[in-house]
Amino acid sequence: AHLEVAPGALWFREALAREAQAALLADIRAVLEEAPLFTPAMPRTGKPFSVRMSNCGPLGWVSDAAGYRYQPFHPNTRAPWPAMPPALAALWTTYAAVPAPPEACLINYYGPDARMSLHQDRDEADFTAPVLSLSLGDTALFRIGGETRGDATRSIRLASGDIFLLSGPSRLAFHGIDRILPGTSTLLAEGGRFNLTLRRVNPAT
Ligand code: MD5
Ligand code: FE
Repeated sequence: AHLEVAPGALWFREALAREAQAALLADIRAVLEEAPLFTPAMPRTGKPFSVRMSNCGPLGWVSDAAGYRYQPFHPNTRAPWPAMPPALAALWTTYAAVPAPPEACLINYYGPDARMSLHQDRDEADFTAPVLSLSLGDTALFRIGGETRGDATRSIRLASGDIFLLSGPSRLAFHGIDRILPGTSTLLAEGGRFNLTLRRVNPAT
């Protein structure tokens, strides 16, 4: 069962039980051994993000003074991104229900003071596929609006184990993370929150 919070924006609360969350977290920890969290920077200004990131799968999203882009290797180690863990790819099959596999999984890590300002995800060449988001760890105050900046927004508390699917008219909705609510989950020993987003980047051929 899910809640449709805006057209095409589907919220699957408590989609994953604690055991499944712990298993995916272990997969993510293994990815991060190979591809450590890096600190992205804003295009032009080079101002660092408060969120740290890594990726797995064939492509990964990166940002630095040169701009936002997808690339097949880690910006610091220059090594190819680790493979997508099968359990993550399986979530795509279940929830996204599109035949082409995800090309990128962006891993965001939010410490207690990290935020993500309102933005659209439009660095992909194909907007027809949905974006699937999985939250692990502390609850986040997520804000989602419409396709135009300035459209009314609504706030949702994304908790550990929640899946959020952005499809159709919501694929280009403005969204962001206003704040993390510290101490709301015991999943991460260090506290904070991981958000995983599974994405297609290129049109399926
Ligand atoms: C997060 N991540 O929780 C947030 C929200 C990002 C990002 O926004 O770009 O890494 S995940 C929900 C989301 C992801 C992609 C698209 C849309 C929402 N959307 O079109 O509304 O770390
Ligand atoms: Fe986004």
